[in-house]
Amino acid sequence: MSEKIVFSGVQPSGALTLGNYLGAIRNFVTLQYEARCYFCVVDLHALTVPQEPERLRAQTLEVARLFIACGLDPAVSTIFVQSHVAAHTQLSWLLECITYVGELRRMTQFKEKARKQEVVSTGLMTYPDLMAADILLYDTTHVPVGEDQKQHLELTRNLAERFNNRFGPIFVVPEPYIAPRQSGSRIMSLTDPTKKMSKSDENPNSYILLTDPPDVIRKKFARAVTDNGREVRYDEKNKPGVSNLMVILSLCSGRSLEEIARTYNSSGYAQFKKDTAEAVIATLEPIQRRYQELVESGAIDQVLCVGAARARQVASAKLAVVQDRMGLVRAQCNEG
Ligand code: ATP
Ligand code: LTN
Repeated sequence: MSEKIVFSGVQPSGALTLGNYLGAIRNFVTLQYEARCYFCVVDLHALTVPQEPERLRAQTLEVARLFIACGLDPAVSTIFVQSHVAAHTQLSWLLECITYVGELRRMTQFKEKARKQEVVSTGLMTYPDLMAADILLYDTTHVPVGEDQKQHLELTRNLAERFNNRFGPIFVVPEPYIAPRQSGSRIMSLTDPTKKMSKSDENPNSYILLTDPPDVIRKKFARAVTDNGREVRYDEKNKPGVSNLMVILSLCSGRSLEEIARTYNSSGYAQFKKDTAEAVIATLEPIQRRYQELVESGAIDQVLCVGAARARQVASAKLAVVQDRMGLVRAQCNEG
């Protein structure tokens, strides 16, 4: 069997949320011992909507540190920043040239994000091509993401197949790796449980940040939207708020949804919310401790340097093959 290769990216568009952790990063940690893994802070993707330069720089380093604080091991996984490997933007352009405008316009994330912007950048529209480039450069076989990224992955697969049909079998067609909802692939907003928890939400009570202090976490859960009933039972459709809290409590405590329903059923929501907050605090405590150590040690620069060098080697070799197949002339310089 051929080697399992994993690639995933996280935008430094804000501090990471519990949704990012439970839906994506937690799974990266397990996967790194089963596959060759690349984990990328996709700063160029964050630029598709306006960013304040100094904040973007700080958040990029923050996400990289949080990767490690959450358990990614730079000795095992390749951890790097997207803009440090030029092949990503180079391949993105080549893929844009085989992508149809209609395909990009159809993307739900594009439509949702475009609606929120006064003016829409071209980058927001070609975002999925850059994501496809990220993935295809590394012969990725599996892409662990939250449910919201399913459509982008389908486009990536279509582009890989289209390229292979036109130019020969160059790209591996990657498989999405999306856990079931009950395993955290779509953690919902605490203030509107019909929307996903998102770090770019304007209401900070809607999300839990991995760096939120215990008291803030307690307050946010105490205010979390549930419903008028008293029953703690898993029912995404009729009880989205309660179901979301059940998933969070289950993933942070190791208790099953059935056991949670049995324990809190008919007791009202107050104790259930309190226990959920405490389970989240306990899960985040070691992450926050390691994060602080990383800030103090300043070790992140070296990790990212080594990661980029490793990634560059693989990515530039793949890019050269693609350029060649598409008919670009290789630069042949005889110096002297
Ligand atoms: P933004 O809110 O700024 O659009 P985001 O958090 O949705 O950002 P990323 O930071 O790039 O986007 O997401 C990183 C990973 O976290 C992706 O795999 C994404 O699917 C996953 N993810 C994001 N939000 C959630 C969520 N609420 N539940 C589960 N997984 C999520
Ligand atoms: N679009 C993704 C982030 C992302 C990504 C990737 C995920 C960029 N490149 C490659 C997996 C593989 C998002 O979560 N918003």
